[in-house]
Amino acid sequence: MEFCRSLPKIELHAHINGSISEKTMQELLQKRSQEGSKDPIERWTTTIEKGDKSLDEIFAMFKVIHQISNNTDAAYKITYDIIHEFAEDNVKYVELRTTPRAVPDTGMTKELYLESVLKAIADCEKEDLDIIVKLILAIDRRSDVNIANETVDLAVKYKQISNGKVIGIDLSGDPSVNDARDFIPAFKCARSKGLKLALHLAEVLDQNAETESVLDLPPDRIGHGTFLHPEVGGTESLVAKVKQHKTPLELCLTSNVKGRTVKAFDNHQFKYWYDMGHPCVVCTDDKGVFATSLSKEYKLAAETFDISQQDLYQLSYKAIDHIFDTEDTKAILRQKWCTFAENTFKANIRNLQ
Ligand code: 6MZ
Repeated sequence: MEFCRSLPKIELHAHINGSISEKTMQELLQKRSQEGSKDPIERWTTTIEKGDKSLDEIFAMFKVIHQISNNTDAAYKITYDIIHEFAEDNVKYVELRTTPRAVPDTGMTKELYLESVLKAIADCEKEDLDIIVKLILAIDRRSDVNIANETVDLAVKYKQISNGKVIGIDLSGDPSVNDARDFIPAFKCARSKGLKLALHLAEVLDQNAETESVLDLPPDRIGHGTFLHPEVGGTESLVAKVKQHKTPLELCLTSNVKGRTVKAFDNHQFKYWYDMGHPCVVCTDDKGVFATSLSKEYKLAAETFDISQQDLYQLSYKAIDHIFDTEDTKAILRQKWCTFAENTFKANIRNLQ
């Protein structure tokens, strides 16, 4: 664990409202009760410390979390705290993702929500945190095409206003709802406007036709991809498309096991793709909901798949190739990793790069 904590890391799949730490949650709940909220929420309804839950139960948890984060102050605090927590965990670059949300009761519009999130990012940037933060806007599968187009417009607008902090579009939300193919025109429009695409695909079984079409885009990265390969109900054709485009996979071990889409850690699709040398990025998904951290995910990967410290370093180093930010940022990050490797492994450095 000590090594995993000290390892510089890249986080590419972190939903803001799923990443709220226990401490932040407690503070938000306390504030709510002080303000006289009549529907007290217990902290355990927002996190799975032990055991597991169905995806249905997990998506019900997000509804509870959204009640707590229903105003701009909360959005600012959550984002600010998450960035500090990732920085403390030695994450040097993070792409947070979030669904623009309006709550008329509190006066929060989608624009005000995004401005609070971006202000938290900008304020953290002024501090000496040693972490680069970018933002991806999420399209919830529950929404319709108009909302998806609106999200793309917001991403384009805030990409400009924030000087490139907003860099991409995500598709997420309850994977059993609606059809991702409906959003393909919105994804194409986003791409034409210079936004990258990080799409949840094959997170549940029996979505081969949908996945097949979306893979033709192709996306810039895939979230989960749990059911792509034939051994678990996917197809050779899906695997071939992912391999052909070398589309990186964002893999979240604890999330998939606690969310019951994968039976046990050693059944995780990480093994299938990692063993064939396909680009894999270890991520947290929802570090608050799943009570994890990126260091814990690296430790889990190392223990489950017997990965040495040097290979773990390689895994984290190669994640730099798959960030959505510029080549300049990649060069800055690679330099940091090289310094870590020089200090940690001393000998055989050349073999590692
Ligand atoms: C799909 C997920 C997810 O956007 O309000 N989200 N979507 N699969 C998952 N695996 C468990 N985990 C989180 O963050 C919360 C939202 O992220 C998506 C869901 O739409 C959830 O409501 P934001 O910041």
